[in-house]
Amino acid sequence: MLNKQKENQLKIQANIIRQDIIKMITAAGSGHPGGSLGMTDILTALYFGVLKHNPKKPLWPERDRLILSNGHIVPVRYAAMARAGYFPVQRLKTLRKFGSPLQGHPSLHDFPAMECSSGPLGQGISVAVGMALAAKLNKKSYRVYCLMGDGEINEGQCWEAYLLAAKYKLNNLTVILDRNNIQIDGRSDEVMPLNPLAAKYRAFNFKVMTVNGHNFSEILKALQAAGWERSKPTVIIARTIPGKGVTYMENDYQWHGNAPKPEQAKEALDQLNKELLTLQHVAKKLAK
Ligand SMILES: Cc1ncc(C[n+]2csc(CCOP(=O)(O)OP(=O)(O)O)c2C)c(N)n1
Repeated sequence: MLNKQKENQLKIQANIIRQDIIKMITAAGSGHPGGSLGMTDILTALYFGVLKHNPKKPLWPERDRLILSNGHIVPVRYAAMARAGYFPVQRLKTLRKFGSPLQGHPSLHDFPAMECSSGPLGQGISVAVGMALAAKLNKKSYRVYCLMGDGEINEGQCWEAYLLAAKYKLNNLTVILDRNNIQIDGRSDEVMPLNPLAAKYRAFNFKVMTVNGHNFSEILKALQAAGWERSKPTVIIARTIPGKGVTYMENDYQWHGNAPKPEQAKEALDQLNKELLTLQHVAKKLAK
């Protein structure tokens, strides 16, 4: 399904988005690099391989809906959208600036293509369930994707929304859970144990798939399989590495919500650029 050339293109795209994230958050002096870098491959797969969308018509009525319930990782969504053609890449520099559409958390008022404002954990999934139910009632064929964090699901509201999703057999809803094992102030399972997580979702009548959140082939297969489900909502538990791509940030919860200093950003960009050169070299070989 995914040939080597396409996979390498996605890796290149993800690398560029990771570089954008580092630059944006460093320029803003605040933001959330850990989850943003960890979910980059998922957002890349969605925007460059899966979503039914039109960057030139962001509010096209038939578009798939993407709700970022873990709204704090929005830098990755802004970067993916800019690279997909929604707005000029230079605008990424305005992250968190007064008057910019690119607020620190998604703001529908400032940027309607966000689908819903989010940031208060647990609320986005409730909106996503409502949108999926509305699609069914209106006999619309678009899918609703909802991204969530593993710390986020400590919120009881999430589980109330899941109950409703199963009750109405919302097979048009795909939840993608960022299972990165960190949250704001520690390891997720020390703050609040979640395991056995897949069994919990199964008990809530979800179709459950677990993937390596950095393997495009696994991600794309699972997203496609979600589309075949006829009677249940789907959750894809994506095992990810927070801070992925920047060694000193990886798996360290201190990078949940801290901006790198300029010299740290340089180190991060040097590492990502090295990886980019290798990927470009592979691209040339594959093109022969
Ligand atoms: C209702 C609510 N409570 C607290 C917060 C503050 N907060 C923002 S992110 C976060 C941790 C979320 O953890 P997780 O979903 O695992 O995100 P990750 O660290 O993986 O990015 C918290 C507690 C919030 N945004 N909303």
